[in-house]
Amino acid sequence: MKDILTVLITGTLLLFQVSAGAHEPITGPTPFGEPGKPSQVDRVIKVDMKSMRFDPNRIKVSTGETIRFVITNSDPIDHEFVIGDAAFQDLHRKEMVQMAQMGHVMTHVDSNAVTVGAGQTGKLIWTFSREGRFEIDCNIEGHFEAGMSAIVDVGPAN
Ligand SMILES: [Cu+2]
Repeated sequence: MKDILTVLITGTLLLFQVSAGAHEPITGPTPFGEPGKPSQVDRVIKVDMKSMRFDPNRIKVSTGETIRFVITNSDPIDHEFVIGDAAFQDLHRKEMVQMAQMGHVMTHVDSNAVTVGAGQTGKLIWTFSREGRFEIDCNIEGHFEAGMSAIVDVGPAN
């Protein structure tokens, strides 16, 4: 069991380093799903970013569902919308803090992450190919801590 965990964590670490370091998008399966194709969208879910919150902040999908998220940022500041498991989000938050301390503003056009500017609308298509509880977080420094986190429960396939 411990070995499986190590492999999973190491895999996530590598995935993160590749995606953050080289700015290469995630193109294949991850522990929390995979990039979705427009032709496979099953459902559209609208998410509002407002007052440092995601609305809704609880989303239920079925394993295998491909969701097109339409994300509106109603706040006067930028936010990001990042799909991941807890380990991925934690690593990403640390990276964001490091980048901010170096004076960099990190923006995303990755397959599992999009930065949405103040008053803007973004979109992202993701296939939830694995059952489990995942998170949508905004990892801009201080935002997650202020409550910018939503839970995605991926239940059994329909
Ligand atoms: Cu935010």
